[in-house]
Amino acid sequence: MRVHLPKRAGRVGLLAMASAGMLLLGACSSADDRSIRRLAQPVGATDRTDSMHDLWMGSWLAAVIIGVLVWGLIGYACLKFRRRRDDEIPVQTRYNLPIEILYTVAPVIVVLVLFYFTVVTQNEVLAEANESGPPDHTVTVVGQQWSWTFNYDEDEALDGSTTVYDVGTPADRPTLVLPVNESVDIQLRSPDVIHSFWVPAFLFKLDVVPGRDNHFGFTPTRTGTFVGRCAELCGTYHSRMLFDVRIVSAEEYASHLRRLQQLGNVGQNLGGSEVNQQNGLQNEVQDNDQSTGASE
Ligand SMILES: [Cu+2]
Repeated sequence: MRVHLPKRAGRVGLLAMASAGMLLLGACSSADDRSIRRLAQPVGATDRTDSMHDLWMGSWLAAVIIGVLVWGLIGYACLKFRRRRDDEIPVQTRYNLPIEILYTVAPVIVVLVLFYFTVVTQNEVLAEANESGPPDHTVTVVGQQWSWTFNYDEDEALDGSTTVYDVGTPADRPTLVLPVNESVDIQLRSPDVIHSFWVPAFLFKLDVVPGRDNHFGFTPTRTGTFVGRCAELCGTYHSRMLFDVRIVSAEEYASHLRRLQQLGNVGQNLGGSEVNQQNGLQNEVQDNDQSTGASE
């Protein structure tokens, strides 16, 4: 027996879909519009983001082509090989070797192609900040339960030998300040558990692992303020492990470092057992004793 959808149900469904579509389109601002054209990826802010964006768009393109192909074949098979009469059984096919080879080989090719482009992009993204020498700036970022410390290591913007730091709390989110168009190397350290340094506008995140010195480099390409967060569930206040990234001119960057120096935030601060003595963290409630890095 064939299944007949009542005509009315079909029309009601179409009408509902059309009005939902209109509502969605009507709610679009130009920012949404740009976001739709980038398939929801934020506009990048470093010299590494273009290659990541290309990989993102390419992966979607591959997915759409394969999706349309598969849906098309399913639709074709449903129509072509459907049962036409109640007393007839359609042709039953089993063990079709060419088809079995095809559906084994095709996905392997798809995976290999995606893998190749992923490796190429990864090499570009993880290349040293400045491939012909040391980076212009090195910032040691410490993720600790539940905020961030930013150490500006012996920066030329000060005197080349003084390290200053800025430290945040869950209630008072810290800001990482970086100069535009100058290369920076980010060193990641954790005194307690695994965190993850994530700035959506950098289209990049990297785990902050205790005992492992992860680092990555880039050059910020446009000024502005961007949000950052911890992307690894790291304890009670994980969701408050927020920070801002401000990309500014070289002069503003230098004056930020001088301000930190005047505040007395001098020396490298790697968190852990020092957390309770840090400027601004003295009154933080440490309700997880292991989190204070007592093993140091
Ligand atoms: Cu965290």
